[in-house]
Amino acid sequence: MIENKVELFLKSEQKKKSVLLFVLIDSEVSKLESSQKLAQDVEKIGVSAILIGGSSATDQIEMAHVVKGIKKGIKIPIILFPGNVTGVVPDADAILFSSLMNSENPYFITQAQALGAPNVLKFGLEPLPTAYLVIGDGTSAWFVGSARGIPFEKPKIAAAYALAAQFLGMRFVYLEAGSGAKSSVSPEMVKTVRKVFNGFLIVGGGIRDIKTATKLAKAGADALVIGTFLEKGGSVKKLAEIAKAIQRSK
Ligand code: 1GP
Repeated sequence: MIENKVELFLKSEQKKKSVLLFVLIDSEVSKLESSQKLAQDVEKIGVSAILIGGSSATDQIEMAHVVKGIKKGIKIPIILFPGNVTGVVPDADAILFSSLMNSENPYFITQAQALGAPNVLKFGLEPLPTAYLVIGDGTSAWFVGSARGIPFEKPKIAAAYALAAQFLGMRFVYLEAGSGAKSSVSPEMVKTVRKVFNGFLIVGGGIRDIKTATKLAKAGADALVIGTFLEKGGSVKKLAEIAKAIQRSK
């Protein structure tokens, strides 16, 4: 039986920090050495977990190598963020076991999950049951996942999906604007989802400044995910300012 270690860790982090920051590392964009250093640096400034994966990270061997390499140097959990069955690799602590609920292709709703589940068990990964909702269009997550993107200005639709996720027993919802998105999910959408969803609410895509991050945290996000900002050379110092600002925002 796999324990709920990571989920409990996130809850204890929430008690201390109220809103958490996760850093996304794309194993195909960043070299192992720089990823190891980045993971250690962001752990020091209070990032609560490292996500590894993404919709375009499909090299399972490379990902396994990166996860193993990063794991040695940090104490915070590594949570896999798979875009497909190739995102299931050993040595991580947990996995966002996600259903892309608004995909038009049933493969991304239940089939990839069925194909990936035996390896999740085999590798002893803690599955975090997650409704992955793609907002807007034109991003890799939207294209690769055949998503019918929920319009940015339709928060009630996102809330309806989040409520459905809750009724289906999912304890995590991830509102995804897409990696490198021009704009993040709106605070209004986060607020509307927060009103109905009692679980752990993750928001990511296009977050790169304190103002946006603070608004999303205030609106009710439990954790924000930042990836592209660091990939494009954003400083850990600025990330630390974002981490502090969101902790103070509630
Ligand atoms: C993407 O939500 C994550 O899946 C992070 O988005 O790369 O835009 O920070 P960014």
